[in-house]
Amino acid sequence: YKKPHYAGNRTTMVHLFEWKFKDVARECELFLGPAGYAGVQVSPIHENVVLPKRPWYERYQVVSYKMVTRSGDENDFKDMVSRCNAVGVRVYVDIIINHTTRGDLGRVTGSGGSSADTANFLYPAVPYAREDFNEPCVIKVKDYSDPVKMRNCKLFGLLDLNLTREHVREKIVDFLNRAIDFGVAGFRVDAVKHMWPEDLEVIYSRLHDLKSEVFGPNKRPFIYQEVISFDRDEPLNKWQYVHLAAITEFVYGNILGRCFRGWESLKSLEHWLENDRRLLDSRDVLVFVDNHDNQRDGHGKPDHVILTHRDARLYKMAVAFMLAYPYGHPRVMSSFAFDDPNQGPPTSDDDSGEGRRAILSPEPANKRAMEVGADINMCGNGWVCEHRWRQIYQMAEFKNVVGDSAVSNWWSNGHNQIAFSRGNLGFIAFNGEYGVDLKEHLQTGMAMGEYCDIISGKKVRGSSSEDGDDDDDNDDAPTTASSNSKSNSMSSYCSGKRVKVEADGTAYIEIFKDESDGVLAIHAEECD
Ligand code: ARE
Ligand code: CA
Repeated sequence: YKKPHYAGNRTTMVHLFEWKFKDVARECELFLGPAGYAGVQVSPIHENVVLPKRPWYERYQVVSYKMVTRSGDENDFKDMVSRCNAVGVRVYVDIIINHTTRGDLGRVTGSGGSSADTANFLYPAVPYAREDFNEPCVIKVKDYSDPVKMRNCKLFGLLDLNLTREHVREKIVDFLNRAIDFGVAGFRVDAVKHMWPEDLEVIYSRLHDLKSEVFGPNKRPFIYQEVISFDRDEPLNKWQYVHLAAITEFVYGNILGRCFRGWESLKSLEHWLENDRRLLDSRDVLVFVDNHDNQRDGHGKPDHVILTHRDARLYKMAVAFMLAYPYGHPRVMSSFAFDDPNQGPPTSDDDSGEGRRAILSPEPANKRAMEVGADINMCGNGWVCEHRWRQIYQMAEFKNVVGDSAVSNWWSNGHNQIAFSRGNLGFIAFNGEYGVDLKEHLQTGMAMGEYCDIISGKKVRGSSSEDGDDDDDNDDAPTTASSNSKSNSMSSYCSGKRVKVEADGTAYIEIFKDESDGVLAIHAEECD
């Protein structure tokens, strides 16, 4: 359950939080696939309660396992999964199997039109009834160290399913197997701390193998379990679940937040990740700089340590580190902007039916115009689309290119300037000092040549007459728009910084204090 089953050399998934499945499908084809992203985590797919003002968190309250939400219906979901798979992007579904809805909501209607009588524990569209739930009790903050209450009482007042019951197990397993048979590659399991490991083990063991037409025979789903856990001393912790499947490693985003905010030095990252005993093994974890909870006050945001898109400059540096340093399976967050931490996605306040879409620009005349590298800001309408930021998607490609090569040539100035190589395939440098330039001759470990920095720009390929390999569309992509490149007859050039690696592997690296990005990265496929 710990293998994500990514296609080819791909390595990085994106959480398209609250995106509509039609948009996700299109994003797989037009951006995620071409950019080399490996997967997408989508918001919950089961029917949820419809709450006043449509907060994002209504999707964490289950009414039935019908696949109807504001992201789309079962057909939209199925179509999205096959279209994403077709372009090498795997789909992971966020699943809520610990609970249904809050119990004091009375009679409610779900996003698929089903009704439920929450006061009487009745969810006829599943169906669930009183006996399918644990005895009502509420988890109070002081109970966070009580394993029995944590597992059997109500988290946030949400009715707690009795996962020892055969009927409940069957309903959940059937639901998950339907998703597997559509072609998903795995699941993010919500609120794992609130379920007994033995029950989860039974549920996981009953899941179908992944669809063999896509994944080959006998492949188990990738399962990553949400366990917010920082220490072995906690009575409930990730070590109690890591034998079952992967874990969402919350310590990691904390460390990156502390270091890139300057609370700790970047230099300390050299040994921190190897030595911090709070961190699980690399092969056991999914890592992220922020997630949909800890980017919001009141939903688990810990003391302002976590970096988000709001701290854009530092955020890009932290994400670049995550994608450059080999640890865990990285997940890039893709958010919508908000003022109120409860507010739903931009789509939810629109009555037209269509909602506000993530992608602003009109359908391009041809796919090439929308290909990666066409640095157009195509997201808007309140969608942040961090995954489309050049500094982020080009680092996902960096990770694909460097593969498993080891970290070497670690350098630091003793404080907040650091650099390291990934074998002879990639090199990255960070200037985390305030008010100090980085200007150094550093060992990059790379072969001699001229490389384009993928943070400040990219390598811009020449016109079709020169590279005419993949070019059956017309050639008005924005990547070739610069006129001076053509006049000096270069076949390609760097739109950002250029790094010249000498025969001995050293290069002169500059990151000035006032540059818009505090990081520079080169890899073997962006060499002239
Ligand atoms: C909402 C309202 C509540 C209301 C409830 C019922 O906010 O006030 O009582 O509805 O009406 C999400 C939202 C919740 C929301 C819920 C249901 O974040 O606010 O409740 O949906 O709609 C703990 C859990 C962990 C959980 C975090 C948030 O252990 O599993 O809290 N994270 C997942 C999801 C959330 C989701 C749920 C679980 C529920 O990612 O998005 O809630 O499905 C310490 C502890 C952790 C604790 C953490 C944060 O670190 O060790 O155990 O995590 O603090 O509190
Ligand atoms: Ca429970």
